[in-house]
Amino acid sequence: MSRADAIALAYLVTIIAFVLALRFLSSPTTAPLGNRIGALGMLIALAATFAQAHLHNYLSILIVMAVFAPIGAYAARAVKMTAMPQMVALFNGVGGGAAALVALADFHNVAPAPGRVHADVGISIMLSALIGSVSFAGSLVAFGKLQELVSGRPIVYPGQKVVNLALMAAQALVIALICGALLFGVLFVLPIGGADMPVVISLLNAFTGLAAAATGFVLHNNVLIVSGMLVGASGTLLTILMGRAMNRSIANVLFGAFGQIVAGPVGAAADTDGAVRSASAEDVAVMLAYAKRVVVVPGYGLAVAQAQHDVRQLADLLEERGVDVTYAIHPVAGRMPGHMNVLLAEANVPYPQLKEMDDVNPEFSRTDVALVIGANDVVNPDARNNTGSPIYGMPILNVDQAQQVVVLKRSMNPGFAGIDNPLFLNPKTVMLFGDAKVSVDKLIASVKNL
Ligand code: TAP
Repeated sequence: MSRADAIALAYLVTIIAFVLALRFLSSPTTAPLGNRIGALGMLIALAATFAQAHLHNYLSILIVMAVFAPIGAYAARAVKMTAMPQMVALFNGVGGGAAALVALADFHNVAPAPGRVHADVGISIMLSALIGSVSFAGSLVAFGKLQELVSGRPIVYPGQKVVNLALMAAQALVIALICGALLFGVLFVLPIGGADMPVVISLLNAFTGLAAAATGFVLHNNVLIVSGMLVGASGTLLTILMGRAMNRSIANVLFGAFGQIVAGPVGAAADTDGAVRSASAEDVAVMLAYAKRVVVVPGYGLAVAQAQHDVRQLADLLEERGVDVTYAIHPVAGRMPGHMNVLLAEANVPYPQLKEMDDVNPEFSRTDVALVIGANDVVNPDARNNTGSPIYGMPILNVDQAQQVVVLKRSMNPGFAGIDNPLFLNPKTVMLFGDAKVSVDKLIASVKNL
């Protein structure tokens, strides 16, 4: 077998590894294996690339890898689960930027002469530079918003939609002006609210995949083409699924400036009497310990408080007393896809106890206590009842149909959508105010004392 054949074979193995990795990543139980297969595929791809006959700059490549690989590894290990979306945004932006830079280098290097390229290669270079630049600039703004370096509120200006649409049209016309792509990346993400950033990052991730695929065409590299397409397709699907879970079109996410207007009528007057009832940990412990069925509803606040291990401990205690405990997982609870699944898996919560929204919703009417821990928007009945609410139409967990609702949060502050929640004023609801971890620890102590 020639060297070229061996490299082609190694790339084929890489492609298969990437496809298998995606397959295994689709379930929390097999996800670690999927990660390992993906990493192995990447290692094989790197080795095959280093074996290329025409590669000369080993030293400079190795120096860059030696400096930045440990930084990447450290960052991935040290990043807090709640900061994961920022991390993904940053890594994705770097990927898009790299694709754009490769395109720039190719523009100077490809035959027949530097700067004079054939049409097919030229189009790939343009696409790669354009999409990569949008993804780079947009991802950095998304990172800035999530890290609160740039305001998370939608930044709007008069005629913003028109400007964005005009910019998009201008991109098609002046495709060669890569600077325009960078500007578009910034202006495209700036008006979008912080809560929508995961959707935007997922879309930009798809862009980066397409940019990488375009680079693959330039370099005649099948691995880049296939893996870029895989990223493009999975990013697009994820974007659509997230939009669907929030009952919002992608156009609404991109151009709707969601969260800009905070005021919204608090609806469903029939379910509320305008009073907030606060309970002690001892009261709540009694409710939980003497219940038959408890459904735990985790949200973003659980991730902030890092209370997952404590919640698991509380659930174990309740189960020892014969209480049936399950977890209701809303598809967009938290700040990134699968956020709650990852958190609870970290605390070794048995996977069969995690129930998806459609499976658990019919069960709330037979539930004694819905224990809402740091969740807000995903349990807001206004999404169901109040046509004037900005989140009207978003499918929610119907916790208000349980016999009793306990909400653990620190204050009456709204969640990420920035809107009030009539669930907190429902006569069935009691609030246990405080940091979720501290409150759950108090509940554990109180249940033990019973
Ligand atoms: P949110 O509606 O954001 O509510 C989280 C609540 O947690 C807040 O009201 C906050 O109230 C409380 N909290 C914060 N820190 C806490 C702590 N240390 N201890 C106890 N409570 C704490 O969360 P959710 O219900 O999970 O909804 C997710 C939101 O993100 C939705 O609007 C969703 O559309 C949006 N979103 C999610 C995704 C994905 S993929 N997950 C993507 C795009 C958008 P206090 O400040 O009073 O404590």
